[in-house]
Amino acid sequence: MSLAITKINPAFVDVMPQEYLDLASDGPFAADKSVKDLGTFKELIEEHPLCAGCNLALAFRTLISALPCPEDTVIVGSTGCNSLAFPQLAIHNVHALFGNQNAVASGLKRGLKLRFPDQNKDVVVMAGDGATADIGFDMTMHSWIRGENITTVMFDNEIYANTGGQESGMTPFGTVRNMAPTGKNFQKMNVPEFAKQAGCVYVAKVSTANTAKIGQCFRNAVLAAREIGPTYIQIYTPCPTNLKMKPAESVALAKKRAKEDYAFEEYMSEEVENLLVSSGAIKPKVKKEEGKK
Ligand SMILES: Cc1ncc(C[n+]2csc(CCOP(=O)(O)OP(=O)(O)O)c2C)c(N)n1
Ligand SMILES: [Mg+2]
Repeated sequence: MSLAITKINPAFVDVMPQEYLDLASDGPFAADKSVKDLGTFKELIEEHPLCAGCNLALAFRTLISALPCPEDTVIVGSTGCNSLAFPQLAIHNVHALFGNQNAVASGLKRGLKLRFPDQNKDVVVMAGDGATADIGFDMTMHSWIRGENITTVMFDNEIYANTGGQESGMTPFGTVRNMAPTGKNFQKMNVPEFAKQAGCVYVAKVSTANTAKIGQCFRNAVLAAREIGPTYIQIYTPCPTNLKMKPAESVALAKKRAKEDYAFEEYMSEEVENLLVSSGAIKPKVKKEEGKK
């Protein structure tokens, strides 16, 4: 992969917008920036129309800053709160119909493999819980079962936030929402487990309580999808607006849930572990027996 395509032709430097000049001189197109550097460089997304304190926006910003090769990535979004941020994003992105995102991403990835056989082109789906686990669930599952080389990220705010607060498959049992006043009658869907069963080679459950972790897992997921098979990241992103909370309270909620039912979980196949260790992305895991010696 090369940053050559982002370099500005010297003859055009004087007519390029300042925004692009900054990306190329002090942004992700200039050097490998990461989550820990946030706030010190020109970002690929710097403004968005999401609510104050939106945890989805925080996760989105974190993910974008952690992309291993933004210049060679296409992000596929879906209808929902996240889709409002996409027009502000300075890399290739596609807005799929609500629920269609994994089908669109599958076709796109296959097309890119044919068109650019010697280059890596990463395709990443980013969508809400309703889009991923409810209305698009068949598209999500079948892209995994087919073994598509794409990463799927779910922003799990446990609600249809954009349409005023209906319950989703990801809403926990018994929860009352603005438009689900009697409390949910069914259990929260265990999508990480479905993902493993359907053939995802890397699966992580994270939350906005730990943004550095989101960045690490996401990079692992994109690299594993590129080389091996489908990968899935599920991020808890509580919505202060629908939960009628102050922004700071929603971050506190993310931290509380991270200690309870939204603790960090990560699964990777042996093949992925070998890939990530050999590429230096993770350290080799010390097996229990070896550790005791
Ligand atoms: C085919 C289709 N069905 C329903 C809708 C209406 N709709 C728009 S956003 C949305 C909810 C999105 O929920 P989620 O995917 O969880 O994203 P969030 O808004 O919570 O980020 C719905 C039902 C639509 N736009 N298209
Ligand atoms: Mg949602």
